[in-house]
Amino acid sequence: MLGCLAPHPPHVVYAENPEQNEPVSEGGWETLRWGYNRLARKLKTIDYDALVIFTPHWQTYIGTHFLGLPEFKSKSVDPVFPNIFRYNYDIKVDVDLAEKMREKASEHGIITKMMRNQDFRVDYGTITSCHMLNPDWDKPIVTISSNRNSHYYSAEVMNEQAAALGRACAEAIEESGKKVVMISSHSLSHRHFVTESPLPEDMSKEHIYNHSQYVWDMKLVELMREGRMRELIDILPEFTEQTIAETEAGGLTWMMAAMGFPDYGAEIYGYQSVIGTGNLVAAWDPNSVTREIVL
Ligand code: 2X7
Ligand code: FE2
Repeated sequence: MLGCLAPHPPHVVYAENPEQNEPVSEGGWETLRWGYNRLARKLKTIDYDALVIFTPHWQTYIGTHFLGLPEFKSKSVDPVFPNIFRYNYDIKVDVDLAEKMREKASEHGIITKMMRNQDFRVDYGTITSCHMLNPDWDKPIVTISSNRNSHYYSAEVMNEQAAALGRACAEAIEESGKKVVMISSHSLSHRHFVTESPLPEDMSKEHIYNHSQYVWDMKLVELMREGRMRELIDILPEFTEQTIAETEAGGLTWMMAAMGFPDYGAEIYGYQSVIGTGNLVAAWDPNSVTREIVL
């Protein structure tokens, strides 16, 4: 199982100008996009059955939900950025794998539900991360919702619950015999601009918003490079609170627990600010033969 940290500002899809997205751009955020493009090329060389993604923008308040129908087809409009993201999607789901994960999670005491509403609109986080990692959309996905543990309880409780979910998903994947790519879909630090520049892709306006948040992001990158993922997850509640990070949803903890907290270095593909938020593209390749020092 290979793991990807795949941030989902819809800006990167807007900047790529794929045929599925209605608004047209002049580009932008190349550091992030070129990193994504490189990781997407690597995934093309790997044999896998499905992408399994945990998304902060499908928020569930009672339990963890899984997409549970073979196909979802509709238009996704970003609620905050309808000017840059109106994306026509047609997504295939590995329902069998999703059901196995739900079952395992339930055995581990987690409240779960399959999403069987054909009119359900898939969130833009799932679409953005999956589009950037696999623009051909030629693999089925499993999407997992984020339960609001950080808000109900605390970042510490979130860390525990997300780790339990990760272990359950790993058991389901192992029993299925499938090879999967895990995706943790989120930015790191998350303080963002309060006004949008007239041209969103005007890169003369894009910059890091807050130095302390940037320093925190770099601390995390250092731990990832050094393969110190257990330590990183231990300090994640503090990071999350100080940088109001999107790690609050639990994605990184979920993925690291599923992967057994890697002690090898992460592949770093790119870091860039999007409306001031800190975005890192990274991957954990358990195969030491194909693992690279990218940046
Ligand atoms: O959801 C997002 C995000 N995480 C970061 C930046 C901009 C927009 O949307
Ligand atoms: Fe987000």
